[in-house]
Amino acid sequence: MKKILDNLITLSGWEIIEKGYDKSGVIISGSNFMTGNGYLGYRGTAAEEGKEDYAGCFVTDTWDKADGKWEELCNVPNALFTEIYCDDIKLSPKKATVNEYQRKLNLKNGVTSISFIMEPVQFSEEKFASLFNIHIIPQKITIKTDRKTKLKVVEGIDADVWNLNGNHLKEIKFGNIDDMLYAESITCEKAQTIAVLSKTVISNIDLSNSPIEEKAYKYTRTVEFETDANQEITIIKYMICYHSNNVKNPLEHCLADSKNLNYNDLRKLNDKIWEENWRRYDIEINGNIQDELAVRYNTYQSIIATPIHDSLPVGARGLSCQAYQGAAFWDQEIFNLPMYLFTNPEVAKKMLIYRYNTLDGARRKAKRLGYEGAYYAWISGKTGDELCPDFFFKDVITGRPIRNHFNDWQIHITPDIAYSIWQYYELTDDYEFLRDYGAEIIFECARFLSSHVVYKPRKDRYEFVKIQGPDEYHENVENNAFTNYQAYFNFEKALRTIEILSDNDLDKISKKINLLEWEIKLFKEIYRKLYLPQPNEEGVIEQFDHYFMLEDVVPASKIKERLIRDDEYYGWPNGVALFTQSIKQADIIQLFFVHPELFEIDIIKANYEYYESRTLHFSSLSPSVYSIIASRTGHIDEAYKNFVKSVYIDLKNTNEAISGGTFIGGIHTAASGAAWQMIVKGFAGFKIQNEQIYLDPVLPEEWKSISFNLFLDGNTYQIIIDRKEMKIQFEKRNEKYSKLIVKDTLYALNTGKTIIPF
Ligand code: IFM
Repeated sequence: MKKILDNLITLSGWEIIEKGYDKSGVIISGSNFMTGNGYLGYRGTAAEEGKEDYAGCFVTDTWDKADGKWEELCNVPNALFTEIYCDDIKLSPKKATVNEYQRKLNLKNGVTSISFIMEPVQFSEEKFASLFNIHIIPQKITIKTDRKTKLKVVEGIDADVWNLNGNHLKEIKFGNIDDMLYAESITCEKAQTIAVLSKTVISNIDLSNSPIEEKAYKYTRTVEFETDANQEITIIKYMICYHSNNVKNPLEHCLADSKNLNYNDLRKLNDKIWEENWRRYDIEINGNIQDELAVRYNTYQSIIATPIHDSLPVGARGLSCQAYQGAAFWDQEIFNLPMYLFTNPEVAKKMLIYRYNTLDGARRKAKRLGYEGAYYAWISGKTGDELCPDFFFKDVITGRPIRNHFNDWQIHITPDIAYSIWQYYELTDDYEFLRDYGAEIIFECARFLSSHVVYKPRKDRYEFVKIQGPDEYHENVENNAFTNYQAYFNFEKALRTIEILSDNDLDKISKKINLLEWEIKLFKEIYRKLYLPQPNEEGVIEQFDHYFMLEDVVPASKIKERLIRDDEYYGWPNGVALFTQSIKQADIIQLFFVHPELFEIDIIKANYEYYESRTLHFSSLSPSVYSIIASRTGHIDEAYKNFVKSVYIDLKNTNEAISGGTFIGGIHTAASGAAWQMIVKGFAGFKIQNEQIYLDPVLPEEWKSISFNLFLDGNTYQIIIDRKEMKIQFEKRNEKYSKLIVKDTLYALNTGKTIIPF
């Protein structure tokens, strides 16, 4: 598989372009050039490509277990399938002259396109997942031949799709109505109906007499005609998809949407919505257009992964493939939610309501494992029941499956969700949200933690044992500092919520979840006596009990020399990292990322310096966290280095697609969300504390300026930072966020523009 996609970056700041077809890179380029809208994700493959090219259209809310093992999203039948033969020779990018092949993704409007020349034909196709109607993907193919030719178009639906864990579609029923082809399939486990419809218009050609056939899970129509030299033929196809988790009769909905479709109109509407998106989320970087493009690319991936039409999870690989089961991890709250929180809080709220809707699943998990309250799933789909299989990775040397304990020991997911609830509430003052959703989550999370924590009488303190922190290579640890602090925060906010809620509201919620007086007392007791690991004499906090006693391998990457095979799993129960201080990803540093206010900067710096050389960054979540903390601790070069590592993860394909025998490729959606945070929280030094805006900018050497928008309390703040000054502009005055602190100096913000020289 090709490692780095050459020629991928263009200088327009808005497009990624790949020149020259490379078969070995299709698994990556399919993800990189994908189009999507939060409901579905369609990989950036050509219309004629199939499962061997990793073509795929993954649709949210279609979780299904094909082989009784892993639940994952369905790859639905491909209703954009089109093969074109010119004088009986099939057109294919694979056969195109290398120089004449180009694949492009326009981030401005989510249009992904492919063009190539295969004598005598010039071929181009473009498609986009509509943001106007999320069930439709319009596709336009244009062909021009420089001589008279015989063309044959075989187009329709390809239901023989790529799956990671077995075939999800059974009972596929093909049919046609009014010249449109459709496939209705029933999923294996849950018997959901998925309908796709293919509507086609080929220039002025009447399709009604073209033969239709069903063969090898494909349902296609063959249209044959002649073209003159230089005549342009246009094939417009619309793929429409519905499933029975959304609507009662999916096919009827497809048919209803197929009326009055117009490619150009849909394109215009789509462009407009993208324009609005970019007005809200775009970050400009003046001075390095590649970095600007890379940040945009990540923001684009973040947007198309987020199901804003509903309260559904943001998958750890978005909708780019089935890896990580199309489901949410803590990535959703800690990495993806903050961009929305500060630019479009309504979306953040929807993401949190998803956690409310899945409380019962979290309660079931807690109960199953012998706890109380809500223990959120490590991998969470529609219901919130745990989707993470017991055996995730494999010992590639013995071939035996590894019992990873992500699903029962990585408890920090629960307080991480409570933390995000609080972040949203604190920023928006949305009391109704706290009353209707947030409080119940915070209480149930605290309840879970109170049923997990262990009281050590001799030390007269509470501790967490048999847990796993963010660093997944060290399982079964005690008092992972990140987890303990997050739990502490959870108890604190549970107690604070009790103070904030009106008596009546508290009474109602307490009755609903049977929250008793003694439990509240217990929360208080644990809050007072929870063990919070403190910095040692050098200012460094031990990641978990006895971590400092493990073999110290510096730099962490030296443990690679101990591998027997490159694809070995490094962690539990026998990996090369286990008995060393080499950690997979940010852990203590993750603590400063979520709680920048907890420690003095010297402590944060000491920890950054200690843990940086011991971190392998083998999770896509890690470099961004280090980048932000490096910005804050004066390590600007390292902040930039880790920024680069993070924003180019997918563009340059730097992370392994397969680890411990498991496919974990696709778009790294947490890194996508982190791009925004690295600029805004890292380089611009933005935070909110006590209703005051803090900015403390440090720009990497080659950047001249950055600009972005924040949406706080109904008001858009436009911020431009260069080396000499900072400009802040907004329309209406807010009581709440009317003070700005820049490098310890307080400024009052007034309507219009405020300029702060450095
Ligand atoms: O949530 C992460 C985890 O922290 C590291 N492994 C991959 C998961 C999904 O991104």
